[in-house]
Amino acid sequence: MTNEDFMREAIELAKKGMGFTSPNPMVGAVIVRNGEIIGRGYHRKYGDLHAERSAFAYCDENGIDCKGADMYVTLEPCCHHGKQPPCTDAVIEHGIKRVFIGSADPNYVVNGKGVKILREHGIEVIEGILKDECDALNEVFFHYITKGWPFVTVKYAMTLDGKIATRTGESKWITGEEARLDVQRERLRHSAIMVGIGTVLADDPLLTCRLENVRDPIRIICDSNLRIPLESKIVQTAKEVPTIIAMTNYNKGYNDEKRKKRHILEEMGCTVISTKPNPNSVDVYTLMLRLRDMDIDSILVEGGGELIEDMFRRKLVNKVKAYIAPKIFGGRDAKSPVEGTGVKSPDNAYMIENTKIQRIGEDILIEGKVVYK
Ligand code: AOF
Ligand code: ZN
Repeated sequence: MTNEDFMREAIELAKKGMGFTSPNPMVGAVIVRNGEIIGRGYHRKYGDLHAERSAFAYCDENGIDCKGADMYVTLEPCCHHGKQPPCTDAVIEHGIKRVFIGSADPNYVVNGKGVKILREHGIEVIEGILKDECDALNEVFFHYITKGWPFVTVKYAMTLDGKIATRTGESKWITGEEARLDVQRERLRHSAIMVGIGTVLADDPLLTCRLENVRDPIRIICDSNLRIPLESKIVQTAKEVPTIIAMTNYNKGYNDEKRKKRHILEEMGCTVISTKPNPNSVDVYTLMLRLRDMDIDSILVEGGGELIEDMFRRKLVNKVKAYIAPKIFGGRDAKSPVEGTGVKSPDNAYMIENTKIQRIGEDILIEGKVVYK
C-alpha cells in the first residue's frame, strides 16, 4: 500500500463523522507499522475525541504498541486545548515516528503550529498527501473557520430546458433515484436546509434526511409574513426536527394576529426569528448573521427561485449543485431554478468556476464554486 492508499483509508474513516462533527471538521487517522494498519480512528461527533486520539484509544485498549509507527491523518494535528487536549501531545507520547498529513488546519490556534511542534520533537512530518481530496472533505469547515460565515450551497434539479416543474407546478420527479440519493447526502453534509415559503405552500415538504442512522438538518423557512400553515408537515414535526422560521418584524401587517401565530408556532416547537424586511421579504444577509451566531456552519438552499436569486444577488452563495435530467417540460409558465429579476447584462452573470461534471444514473450533475466580481 502507498501513502495515498493509507490516506484514502483515513478519508473514508473521516466521512463516517459526516453530519455529526459540525462546526468541527471531519477527520480520520490510521496508524501503520510495516505496511499494515494497526489502528484506525475518526472524529465521531462535535466535542468527542479527535481522530488521532480515537486511533490511539483503539490501540491502547487492544494492547497495540504504537512506538515507532507512522500516522496518516487527514488534517494537521491540533496543538491547543479546546474541548479536547492537543493531539500533538498524544502523537508525541505514543512515540509515533512519522506523521503524514492531508490538509493544513487554518484554525488560527493551529495553523502550522501543530506541524512545528511535532518536528521540534524529532517527528518527521510529510504534508500534502492527497491534499485536494482532504481539502474537499472539509470545504465547509475551512470556509467557516476562516470567514466566520456559513458555507452556502444552492441545489436544484431541472430538465434539459431549465424547468423545475411543469406548467401546472408538478415536480415529482425530475431526476432519477440516484441523483435524489445524492441530495440526501448533501442534506447530511450541511447543518441546515433552507427554503422559501412558496416551496412549503406548493409542496408541503418534510425536508429531513432520508438516509439511515443519520440526523436531520436544521430546517430554515424564509417566511416574511408567517404564512406557513400550522398543519404543514414542517410545523407538525417541529418538536422532533429543529425548525427555524425567519419572518420580518415591522413590515405592514405585523399585528396582533401575526403575534399570536408566532406564539403558536413557538409552542409547536418552531424557533421564530425576525429580521428587518427587505423591503417585504426576509433580509437574507441579516438572517445569515443570526444563523452564524447560532453556530450553523453550512446551509443547503433548495429553493424556490425567488430565494435563490436573492441569495445570489446578496453574494451569499458559495457553491452550486445543478442536477440536470435529460428531458424537456416546455411551457412559458413553467418555473426555472433562479427567478427574481435576474441580471440585466450577460456581463453581470454570476460565474461558476472549477466546475466538475458527473453522470449520476441517467442525470448529469454540474457543480462548482461561485465567484463574485
Ligand atoms: C485534529 N483532529 O479530529 C479534529 C481537529 O474543541 P476541540 O478540542 O474539539 O477542537 C476543535 C478544533 O480542533 C477544530 O476547530 C479544528 O481546528 C481541530 N479539529 N483536529 O487534530 C481532529 N476534529
Ligand atoms: Zn486534535
